[in-house]
Amino acid sequence: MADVDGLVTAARHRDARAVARIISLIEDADPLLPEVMGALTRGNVRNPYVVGITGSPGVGKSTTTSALIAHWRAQDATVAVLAVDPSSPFTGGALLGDRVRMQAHATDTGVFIRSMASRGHLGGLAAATPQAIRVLESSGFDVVLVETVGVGQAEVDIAAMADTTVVLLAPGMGDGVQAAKAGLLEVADILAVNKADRDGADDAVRELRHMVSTASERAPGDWRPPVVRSVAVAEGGAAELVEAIEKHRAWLASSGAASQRRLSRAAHEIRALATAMLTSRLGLQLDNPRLRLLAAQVVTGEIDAYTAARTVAGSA
Ligand SMILES: Nc1nc2c(ncn2[C@@H]2O[C@H](COP(=O)(O)OP(=O)(O)O)[C@@H](O)[C@H]2O)c(=O)[nH]1
Ligand SMILES: [Mg+2]
Repeated sequence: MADVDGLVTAARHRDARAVARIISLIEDADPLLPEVMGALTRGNVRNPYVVGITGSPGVGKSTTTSALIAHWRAQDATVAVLAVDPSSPFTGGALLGDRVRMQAHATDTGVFIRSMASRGHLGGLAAATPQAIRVLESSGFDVVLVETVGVGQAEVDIAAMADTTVVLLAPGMGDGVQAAKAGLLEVADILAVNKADRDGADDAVRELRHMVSTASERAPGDWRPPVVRSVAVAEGGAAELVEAIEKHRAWLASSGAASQRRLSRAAHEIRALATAMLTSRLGLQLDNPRLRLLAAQVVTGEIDAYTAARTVAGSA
């Protein structure tokens, strides 16, 4: 690509096509990526507010995202949305649904919406997501919203990447016990019981509040994750959630946690990239013939997995 400079300059001015193009480079693990990312990010420090919205499929993440976009647009903040869905990277089905839900914002130039798959990317979405967030940061959006499925089982550790992590639950969807099992209580800065227009919302809220209060010791001054109700489909139905988010944002700024989270985000970003590079260098892709040969030897009991791992890691 002769025109890395042109692409990067356009992206730095929030040009939607340029931003989308660079995210495609990430998805495809394009060889030009290091050069493009370097040119885009070096000397270009911006500090957008990054919000992660996570929860099971169908819980209302995209609907909530749409409500949050409306909130920030009303304050004239520009918003980028990254929808990461490891369960359907190829079909585009989820993307279509999300597009419909976010259609209200489709013609607004202050809003950028993009779904992400990891087609060729070495480290999969774990490595691609932090880079995509970095692109959206560097492009000058005021707020970056990342919608992702699950936490515990998903390959994308959104809590490590977001300033504020919102965990969405819905009445009757397994509620607190499931959330606790999936490790959601620990990563949540805010818990929201969405679809609170349905039966069982009060029970879910009560149960979650109890679980949060007994989950872990918190020092004075620590953030206590609130449990809020939300009806994302209704006009103004996400007001309680919006208020909780703004409170957390203010707490991040006043406590100094915001700069801690930026550091932690960069550390995770570097680690994900380095892990992908090492995986590649060591030939540890799962279809690598050498790795498969060692796997066969482990299966037949010829060698043990530690020995096999030391062999590929070069320390045997
Ligand atoms: N009754 C009700 N339905 C909702 C609410 N929020 C979302 N939905 C519906 O739940 C379905 C899934 O929502 P969606 O935002 O796509 O969920 P996602 O898969 O988590 O992104 C859609 O049909 C929404 O209209 C709510 O607060 N109340
Ligand atoms: Mg969705």
